[in-house]
Amino acid sequence: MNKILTALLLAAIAIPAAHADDAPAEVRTKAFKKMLLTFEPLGMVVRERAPYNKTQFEQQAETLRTLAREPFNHFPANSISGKSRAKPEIWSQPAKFQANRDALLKATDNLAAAAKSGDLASIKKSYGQVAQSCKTCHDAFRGPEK
Ligand code: ASC
Repeated sequence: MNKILTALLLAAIAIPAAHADDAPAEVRTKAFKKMLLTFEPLGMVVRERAPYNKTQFEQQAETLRTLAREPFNHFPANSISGKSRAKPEIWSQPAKFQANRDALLKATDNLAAAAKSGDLASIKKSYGQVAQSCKTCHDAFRGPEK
């Protein structure tokens, strides 16, 4: 099996297994950070600070699509603890929170599709939609650093 496939498989397996016993706030924070580590290199390409390599960009966009789904499995009721910046509105406005999540997931789908097409204008547009969906949700549902 090639290295990239192996890495993708390991990443997929590692998410649920590694932190199964941690508090949900910690698990989702780690999952968001992991997602950001994939999002940032895409941003470098979009801002033309790193070279565009279609195959690599496509793989990273696909990884982002997968990673973006993970944190939302870890928002059980009232799971605010420690350094969690989650606001109570996540649970008091569940429909709005879910709409924000769905917007992110759709935007990552669009970005993966654009990456497949190799059309840089669509890539930039859907990258912007992902970034905007991060911000919209943070503005509504993420409190200040603790
Ligand atoms: C990032 C990051 C976010 C989003 C958001 C985009 O790189 O950490 O929260 O992008 O700022 O507007």
